[in-house]
Amino acid sequence: MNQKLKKIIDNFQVRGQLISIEENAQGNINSTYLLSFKDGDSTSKYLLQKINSYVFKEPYLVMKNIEAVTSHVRDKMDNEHKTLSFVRTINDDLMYTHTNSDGEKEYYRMYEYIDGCISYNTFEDCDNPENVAYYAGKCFGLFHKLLNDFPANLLAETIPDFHNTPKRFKDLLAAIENGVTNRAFECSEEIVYLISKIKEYSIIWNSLSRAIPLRVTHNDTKLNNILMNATTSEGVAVIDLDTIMPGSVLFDIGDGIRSACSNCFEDEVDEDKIFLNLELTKAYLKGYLEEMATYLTPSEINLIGLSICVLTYELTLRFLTDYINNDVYFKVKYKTHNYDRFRNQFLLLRDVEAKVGEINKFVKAMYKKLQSTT
Ligand code: GN1
Ligand code: MG
Repeated sequence: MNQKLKKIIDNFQVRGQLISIEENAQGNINSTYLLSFKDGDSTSKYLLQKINSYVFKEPYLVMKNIEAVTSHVRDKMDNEHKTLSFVRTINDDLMYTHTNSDGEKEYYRMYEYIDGCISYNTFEDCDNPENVAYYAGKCFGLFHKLLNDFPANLLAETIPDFHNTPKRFKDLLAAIENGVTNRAFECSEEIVYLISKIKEYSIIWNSLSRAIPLRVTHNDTKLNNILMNATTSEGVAVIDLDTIMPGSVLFDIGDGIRSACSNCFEDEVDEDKIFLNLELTKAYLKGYLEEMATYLTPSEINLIGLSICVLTYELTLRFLTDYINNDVYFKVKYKTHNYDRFRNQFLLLRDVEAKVGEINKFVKAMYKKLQSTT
């Protein structure tokens, strides 16, 4: 057993005897471990996470945001839904700070494990993808609804400019200019295309706090950030709350559909598999709008189709920037991993662009239908 982690775990208020530590390698940012404890005749499970302090410069503010938001939604939830709960340290803190042998600070936190749920990376292994997409949309819709009365400006902006599309674009240009690697040459055709779209895709960011209201948003609505009921696929809990910040619901809708309805892994290289599935997109939007339609403004409704382009565009920029910068942000498993992710999102973007018209038509019809029934 990993002795370093064992010592860290000793600093949390857990009962029983630690029997196993299993690494969960899914996330691109933090390191996550599933812990099992024997407590009398039963086994209790927890999640230990080391917060990536390169990405989250102020981990304590991240924790405070999560604590505020989870307390708010917990009070409103029925028995079918759950939210993340922290296990505090023996000093009653939200996280434990460890100084490693290089004198660097490492930040750890622990969550109660939510058992008996399933999460999906893609729909490949599921029997009824449309049902899962519907409940994924509904789950994030409910999340926004529960937080609709939480003042967004009470939350810290833990990663400034996270969905600032113009800033993400400038970061790409800076990476190309600084030339840490000469990897930009391999991608020149795509870069020319990305440059041609920046004006159009800055609309959401540039309208924020004006036509687009600032709300509490999750900002990382990947499909696998929902824990679902394994039998019905209903959403049980929204997880990975690190990027909860003031933002636009369009960030969450666009990112959610980009992730859930593309139906392949973000590093899939088989070009035939990379496209936006319209049926899944409609199912997702139906679920989302059933919860949120009455709260959205006309400008938000009008920009839903575009938001899928914007969020796919933004991730294309981010993967490419990190590839050119020699992989400093996203964890990579092989040398061209960020390149594969970038190409994947680029191809997805081109496909989403061709489908925006139909998506907007669907949104308008669904919005009208929901308004006439409420
Ligand atoms: C990161 O850690 P993970 O996998 O939930 C990233 C998201 C990206 C996503 C792409 C804090 O999320 O913004 O959309 O990778 N999170 C952060 O897979 O940068
Ligand atoms: Mg995350």
